[in-house]
Amino acid sequence: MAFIQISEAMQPSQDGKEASIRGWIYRKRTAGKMLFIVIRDASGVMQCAVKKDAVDAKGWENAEKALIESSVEVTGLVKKDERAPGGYEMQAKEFSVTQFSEIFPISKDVSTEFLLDVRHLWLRSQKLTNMMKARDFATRHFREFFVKEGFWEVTPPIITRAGCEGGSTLFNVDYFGEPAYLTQSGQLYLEVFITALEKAFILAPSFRAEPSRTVKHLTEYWHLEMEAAYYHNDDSMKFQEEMVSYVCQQMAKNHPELLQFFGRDPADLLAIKAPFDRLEYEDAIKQLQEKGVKKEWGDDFGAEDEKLLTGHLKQPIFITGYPKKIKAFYMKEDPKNPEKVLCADMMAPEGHGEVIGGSERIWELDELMKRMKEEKLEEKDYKWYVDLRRYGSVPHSGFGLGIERFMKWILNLDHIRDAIPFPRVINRCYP
Ligand code: NSS
Repeated sequence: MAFIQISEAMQPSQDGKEASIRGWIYRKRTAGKMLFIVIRDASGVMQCAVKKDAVDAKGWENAEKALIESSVEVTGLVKKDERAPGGYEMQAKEFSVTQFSEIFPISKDVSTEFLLDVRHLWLRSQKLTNMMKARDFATRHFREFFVKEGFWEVTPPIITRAGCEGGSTLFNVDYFGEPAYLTQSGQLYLEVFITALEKAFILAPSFRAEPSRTVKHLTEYWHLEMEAAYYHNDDSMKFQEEMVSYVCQQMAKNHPELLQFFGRDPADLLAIKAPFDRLEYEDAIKQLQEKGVKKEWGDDFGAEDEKLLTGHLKQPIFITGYPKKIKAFYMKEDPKNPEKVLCADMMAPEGHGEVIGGSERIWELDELMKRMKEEKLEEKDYKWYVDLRRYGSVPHSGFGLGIERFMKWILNLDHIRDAIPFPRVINRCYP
């Protein structure tokens, strides 16, 4: 008999019919000559009642012997049963074991560090399985939005010579004896792609040798970046708020059960609607000062500041117009104030903080050369990037969104590591 997914076996149309499922033993308890074995597969869990005289001797022996996480196959009659999780139960007729599991090392009271050491086994947990599903749905919805807006998906190199976000967080690569780095952002290459495709986006890993041990920093994260020719910073912000609203709406409408699993009320995300408020950098500094934080013009915001600025909010906000000296070399100067740049960071509500960084780019040759000199960047490493300002340059803008930061917000996770299957942080790159 062909196997069906558990989600399919739990449908009213299956009631009273025979079906075969396969998966892993999730839970098991004995009640006399009955075994209640909950099986999980990618689609859900289902309780199987194995009665001694309803299966053959081998089947009963298998069911008795198989420990949690053994891989098994069960054929039986599907029956509506209010007492079973999900309301349906399978009354087993055949019970076979694909592999008997050894004693599974994960039990109830284990430490967070231990769970990270056995992440390859813990990924089967309902929490991480549901995170991976939610993350996949969210990235599909992001892609839908880009396609709807006429963007091309492109692929940047990961090994590069050009740092994008400053030297301090570059990972070195020994490239056959020549120095190179793991990319911090695909942005500089996206600026190339737009000379061919006008509107382009990337979903690829970025790397930051972040020495910071916080709940929002990974050393390897997935970066969703867009760049568009002729867009000014305001156009880019408008795009960002519409994109984030779209994905929140789609997640709330199409996947409410996944959100609820994480304790996120789908109504919270249904309420996320463009436009988002804009807060000038100076006003953000003022708000922090009023809350007793020692901040001055020119300071950047840390995780604690972002919490103070967004803890009470229900919608994301933009913080705009940062000082030039704390932002990357490629950002365009504000024509109204040469100390500032045309940029905006989107802050997620409820204290989650920055999810997007974006800006208008310097598109004229002289301005770029001047800024690169100020930042002491080696011209030879960026020659190709500078070239773009020699052959038909146009104004353009773009941004980058950290997928894990976004998931942390919408699933209301305490820590960014639970938004990625194998988190890479300062003290861990195993398993
Ligand atoms: O450094 S950013 O603010 N901006 C850039 O990299 C630009 N080059 C993007 C662009 O315009 N194409 O990073 C963008 C986002 C930021 O808002 C976070 O959401 C995320 O990338 N990000 C991170 N996520 C997880 N861990 C770390 N360490 C991290 N750093 C940035």
